[in-house]
Amino acid sequence: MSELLATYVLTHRADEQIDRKAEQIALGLTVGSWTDLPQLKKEQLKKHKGRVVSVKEKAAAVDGLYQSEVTIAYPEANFSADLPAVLTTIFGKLSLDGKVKLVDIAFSEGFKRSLPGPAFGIEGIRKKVNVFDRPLLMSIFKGVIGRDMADLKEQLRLQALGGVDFIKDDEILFESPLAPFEDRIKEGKKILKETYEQTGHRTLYAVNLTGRTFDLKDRARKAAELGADALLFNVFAYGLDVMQSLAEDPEIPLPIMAHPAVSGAFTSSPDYGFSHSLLLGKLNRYAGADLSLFPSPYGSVALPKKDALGIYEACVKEDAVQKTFPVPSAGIHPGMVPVLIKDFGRDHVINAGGGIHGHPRGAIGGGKAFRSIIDAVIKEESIQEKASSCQDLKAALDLWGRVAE
Ligand code: 1AE
Repeated sequence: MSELLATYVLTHRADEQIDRKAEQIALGLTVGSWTDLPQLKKEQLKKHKGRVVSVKEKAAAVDGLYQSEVTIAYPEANFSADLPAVLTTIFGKLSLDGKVKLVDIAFSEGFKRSLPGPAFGIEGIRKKVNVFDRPLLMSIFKGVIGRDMADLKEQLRLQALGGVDFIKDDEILFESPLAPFEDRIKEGKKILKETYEQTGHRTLYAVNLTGRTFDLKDRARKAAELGADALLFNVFAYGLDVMQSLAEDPEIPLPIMAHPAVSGAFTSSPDYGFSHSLLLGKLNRYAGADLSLFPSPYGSVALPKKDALGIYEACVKEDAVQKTFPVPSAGIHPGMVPVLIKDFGRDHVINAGGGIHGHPRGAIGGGKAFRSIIDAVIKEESIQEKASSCQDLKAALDLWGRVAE
């Protein structure tokens, strides 16, 4: 009988009996009561009963409280093969029942076949941009609300001329008569074709897929028809299963960039919600995110380093599904590149908005500064020497400085 293992951290008083609590969870989320059931009923329900796998008790937390790690096995016979059913079973009512944090889920190999994962993954994305030997570079449209197509086109052009591999919409750019979704795709393609002809470097554009849930598929299919390169998607405003449906649709053959907007409400508490690595790493990956954005440990909106590295690990560790490109983000500037590469290696995407547009020479200078320092770090060259031969890098380091490795 196949089972799914869910691991929780419970925060509790010293005198609470966590063994008992674990049994209550295992029964409460599966067959309900057990000891009071007649023998026949027990036989019938046996294959649906949850099982306590382990209880590791009492590491001291804060304010005289303790934390215990509890793993429960749930029979897969209890739920259908979709994430909403899984999450409702293992963390439905339980998420409302005191200080319980869901930190990991281990799916059986069989169940994983219903979670197809990224359609492109790291390998497929690298092929699309034709870059295999360094972290990718992405820039973000900024200050675009209330701007028209002419403004957006100019911003797109400048970002691309700096040599970035991807440009993504800002996640707060929704449908607007000034810059409609379809126009952004069509006009964007023209601009990026021109910049490619000018520089020989190909830049892809991820358009923000927004609107009502039941309209998303039609909009995404239209985007594909118009030749869009990729979709940005605010997955936690909609739900993981919505992203999975988009990723699985053969008429939407586009990479999906999962934005972390709203996820902090589910992950930030040490006592409640999901672990960062589970939500932004493992579940994003199984639900089909080709790229997962999350706050880096160093920027303006920062995560504790162990959480950022946990997301990274969950995105790239060997598994039945393809790897998701990790994208540590928020407040990234060129002086952070050495530490980003030290911590996240070559297989990640360096993503910056202010760190591109805020460059003293504008977005072109910002892109060039990033490309220059990425090359120096990958080739193990002296950054100081690189900056003396690249004015854009020098200007960036003078402005933002370097983050110590
Ligand atoms: C965590 C997501 C980062 C993001 O979407 C964004 O817009 C960052 O902007 P900057 O780089 O902080 O200006």
